[in-house]
Amino acid sequence: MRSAPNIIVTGTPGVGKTTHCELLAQNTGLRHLSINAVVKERECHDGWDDEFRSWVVDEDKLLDSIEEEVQQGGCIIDWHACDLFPKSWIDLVVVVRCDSTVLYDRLAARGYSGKKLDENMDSEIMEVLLEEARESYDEEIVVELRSDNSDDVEGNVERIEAWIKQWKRDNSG
Ligand code: DAT
Repeated sequence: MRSAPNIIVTGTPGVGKTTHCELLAQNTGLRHLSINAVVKERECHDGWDDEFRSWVVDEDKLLDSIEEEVQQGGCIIDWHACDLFPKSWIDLVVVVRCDSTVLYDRLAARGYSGKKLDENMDSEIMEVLLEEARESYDEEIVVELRSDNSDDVEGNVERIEAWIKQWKRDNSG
């Protein structure tokens, strides 16, 4: 039994996953597990994709690499996909969403262009991550939260903190 819950924070690149995870980790003491960083630092990939300027993730290696840490509980998993993590590991899935005009500006500011920019915009508009979360996990553990401005981040983090407190009450000895 985990003494603290594991939470996935997912969504299209640029919606604000890292912003949420960092504040949540700071306020709760849960660990921010940036899958981007894990893939790079622990070399859980099959090389670099030049077209998409991103690592080609080796999912088996990634899961092996984080399994022990996640089994202990208290992880905030930050990644733009969610269907690879076993259901039994996960207590809450937060899908961060963002207005498409706002997202376009954030991605352009990050230097995204061409196919990479278009595909991420399509993904947000088509609700790809929300669909993936709903297909991969029980409906009642999937929540969709909006992240257009900084008030949204504070409100969302407060909501997740309240959820964590309740989870701990429900799951204590
Ligand atoms: P992600 O981890 O989903 O790729 P991020 O947290 O790195 O996204 O955020 C991308 C950029 O947008 C970054 O400069 C911070 C900014 N940002 C994210 N969420 C925001 C919000 N709700 N209000 C204002 N800026 C936000």
